[in-house]
Amino acid sequence: MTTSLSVELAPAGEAWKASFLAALHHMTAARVLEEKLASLYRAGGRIVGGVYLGKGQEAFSVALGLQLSKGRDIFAGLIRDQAGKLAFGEPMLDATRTYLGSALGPMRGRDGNIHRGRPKEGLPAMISHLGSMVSVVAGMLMSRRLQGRLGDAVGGTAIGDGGTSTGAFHEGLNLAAVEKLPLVVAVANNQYAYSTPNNRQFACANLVDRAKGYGVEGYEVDGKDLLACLQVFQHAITRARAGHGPQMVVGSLLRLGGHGEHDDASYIPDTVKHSEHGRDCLQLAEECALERGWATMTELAALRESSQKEVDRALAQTSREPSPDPYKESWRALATSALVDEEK
Ligand SMILES: Cc1ncc(C[n+]2csc(CCOP(=O)(O)OP(=O)(O)O)c2C)c(N)n1
Repeated sequence: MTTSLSVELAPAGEAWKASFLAALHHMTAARVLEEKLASLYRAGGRIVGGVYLGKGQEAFSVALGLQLSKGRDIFAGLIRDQAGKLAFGEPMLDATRTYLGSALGPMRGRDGNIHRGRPKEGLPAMISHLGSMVSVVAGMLMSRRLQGRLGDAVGGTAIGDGGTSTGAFHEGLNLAAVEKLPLVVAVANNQYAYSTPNNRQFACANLVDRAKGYGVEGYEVDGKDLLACLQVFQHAITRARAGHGPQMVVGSLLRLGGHGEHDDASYIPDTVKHSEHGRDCLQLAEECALERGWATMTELAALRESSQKEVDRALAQTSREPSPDPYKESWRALATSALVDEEK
């Protein structure tokens, strides 16, 4: 169920079918891709650095990424936003090339797997310091405004429950609110900031209550319910585009795994894992598609199979590509435009 501070959303009807199925496609592709990356990591040798999954958060992530448009808007995902990135239009090869260290990847094979980006296309490279991306997107929107080329663009970014406790989050959101920037902040409340539970992370009754303190419009949604997520983000994006300033959407869900693949999440009690929060959003989306007659079992199986093929193709291509030459000091990805241009 969706509850919100400022709007009651109507039940989603047939009009949502196309978006729902497109979202389901990206959720499935992200899940299959990430499962494969996790198994390569466990096998050892091929993936250097951590592997971070968005399992359980795909519905929330995809709903924002899908409804922003590449070329006009900005989508700044975090480590659990593989689904949203694919939906926004990041090629799957960007992920496989970065994880497998291909020199042809957007970060030239020099990245720790998740800090990739295509800033010119509205996909800023992720910064690991929690909260920073709020400031980055606010800054991008401000700079476009000052240059007179903001138009009706919206900047979307993601953050976790833990990230909302940082100074960067406060400063970024406060500035965005004062400047009435068209920013949509997706707060994935997966109940834990690494191993820190919500009751040790914030003292307000609901995380969304923080929105009021910043003077931004806030919404709460079941982050496992794809239709509800699509609806609430559509509403928030429309409000931001129409000049109502920053929007904060808090999705409740559970990370279905560890912080990264190195973490077994043993600190999450079984009672929480088996609670309503712990239900798998992908499975719920498939059940919803079947119930509404939007897909058959055969079509869902075909979707999994085509995602598997897409992942296999991306990995096969990446595995034939060169690694960066460690003897060549070409340490640059998006560092400066001069260096990037020099490589062309
Ligand atoms: C400013 C800052 N402090 C600490 C860290 C170390 N750190 C990395 S992830 C993490 C927990 C993040 O929790 P949350 O924001 O809830 O996101 P989740 O991992 O649960 O998706 C921490 C403390 C960091 N990256 N940045």
